[in-house]
Amino acid sequence: MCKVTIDGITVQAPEGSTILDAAKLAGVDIPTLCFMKEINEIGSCRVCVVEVEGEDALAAACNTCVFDGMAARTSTPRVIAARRANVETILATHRSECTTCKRSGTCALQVVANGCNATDLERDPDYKFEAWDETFPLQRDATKCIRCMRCVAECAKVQQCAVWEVSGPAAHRGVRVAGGADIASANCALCGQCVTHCPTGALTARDDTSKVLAALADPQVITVVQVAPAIRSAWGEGVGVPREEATQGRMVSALRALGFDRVYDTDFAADLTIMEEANEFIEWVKSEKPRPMFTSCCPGWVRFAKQHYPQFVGQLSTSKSPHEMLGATAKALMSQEAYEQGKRVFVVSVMPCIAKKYEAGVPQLSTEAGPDVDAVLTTREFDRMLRMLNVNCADLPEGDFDDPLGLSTGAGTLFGRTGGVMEAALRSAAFFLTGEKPDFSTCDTTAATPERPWVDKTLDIAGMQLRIAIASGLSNTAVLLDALEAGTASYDFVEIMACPGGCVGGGGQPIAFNQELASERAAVLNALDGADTLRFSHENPDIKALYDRLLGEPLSEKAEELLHTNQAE
Ligand code: HC0
Ligand code: SF4
Repeated sequence: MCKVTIDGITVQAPEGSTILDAAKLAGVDIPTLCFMKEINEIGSCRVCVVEVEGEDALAAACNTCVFDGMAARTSTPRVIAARRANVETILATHRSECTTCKRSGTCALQVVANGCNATDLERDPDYKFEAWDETFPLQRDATKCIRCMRCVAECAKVQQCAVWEVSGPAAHRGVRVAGGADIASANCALCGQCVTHCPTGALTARDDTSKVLAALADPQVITVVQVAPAIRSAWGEGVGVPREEATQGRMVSALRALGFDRVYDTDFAADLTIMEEANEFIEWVKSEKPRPMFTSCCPGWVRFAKQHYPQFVGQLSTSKSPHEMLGATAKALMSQEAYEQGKRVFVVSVMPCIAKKYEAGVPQLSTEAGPDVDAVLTTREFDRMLRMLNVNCADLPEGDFDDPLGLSTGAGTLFGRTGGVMEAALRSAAFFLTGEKPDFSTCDTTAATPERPWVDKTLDIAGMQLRIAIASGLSNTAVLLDALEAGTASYDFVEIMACPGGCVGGGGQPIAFNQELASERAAVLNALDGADTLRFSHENPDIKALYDRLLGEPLSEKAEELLHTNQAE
């Protein structure tokens, strides 16, 4: 232990702690920009500088280790002047357009610049504009990049993709797509983790709000909105409603306040996915097909598999992801009504995800009624629309989803967190195999977390030993896939979600600087499941009604036509 004094407060800090760690123990807040614990500790922005007693040079608190007897000051006149000068240097090449920037209000640079009263700006007018494909779901504005390298570190170390690289000589250091490639041809999974870890507006998602507003204003269009499981755990964050008040019912009312004609629930379609995928899995385990079968509902994972592990692509489930299933089903059910009214159906998915914007445009994910989904909004875009339309979210009444695609079970809700798809599938697969409902603890997957490379268990169901595994985050995924490839691990069914923690930690979720909220949001979904009177997808009465009315039975010809696709194509 080291005895360390920060601003006169003495603490005992473990050997190897940084000044930033010690300050945290002392309850002293030191601003940071580029720092991400254990991921990006390069001390490049110099915003966290402090004065160490007996040392001439100021030290970066994020990567300077403490020693026994150290005394540091975090806000002396010299520190404040240096911090301010460092921020002004960053601002000199940053195209500040805070009134219109997507990150206004959640920008860490804005907070730090305000906090040190940065005003003495010598602007460099030669902003480094960069050509960018504006149709791509991931957008970059190089003039707002502050060269903190957080995206480079997050993408390489947490997500294994290494899409970004440091470029140029030290004096003109920048970030670019690796090898100077075009983003569309880079191996980007579109998980959006670089966006949620960017401190400014340099990295954003393509904005599709105008397209949705145009559909809402068009009298020839019937607008259908569906909302992903993970949205109900986070939508309040961007409109200032505390988590406990940002209920599912208020979320429904908020969507209605935006003017959508039908408000449906992707959770319903998650139950539908389970009906198809659990039956697909049962057929799989009874066959000689190679193991394991992989879930395929996360398009970030599907892209990653195609780019880095093509040998496993043929083992992806053919079941479409829930929001695609809901879009295809809604269009099939509503086609007659729309025809009679001389209108067309426009399906909008509100998702915690950037890759879903890509998925909606995949040609195979359409039927003769057109694309399953016409537009995807992130949680941040949903919140932005609520602010635009001045919806008073805190005062909204509790609303109910519309029939017939609105009723869901707790199993469907669990899809939004790591392990949830597996747990929901096992609950129903065990029932289909044995005719009895399994104990919830048999299928429990709450041990899966963003931090663990993967979790696994073996279930004894109907005399079969079923080996399952779950991973989230693409570096974790790579460890698991390498073990499968090497033969050191072997499973029957594997769930992969690209974002750490699953969709609750998705790249389209509200951004809170340096806070990883996936576990907190997952707890909301676990509580909704626990409180639900329906907890098995196959017990959803509206799912049964949909099979009676339209689909026949799981894996039927009609189900194959609307609800399945071949990802290997
Ligand atoms: Fe997800 Fe989904 S659970 S991928 O994370 O499967 O985006 O929340 O909507 O489609 O249901 C995202 C979240 C979904 C889909 C569902 C799946
Ligand atoms: Fe999208 Fe969820 Fe996959 Fe992340 S984990 S890429 S949010 S589907």
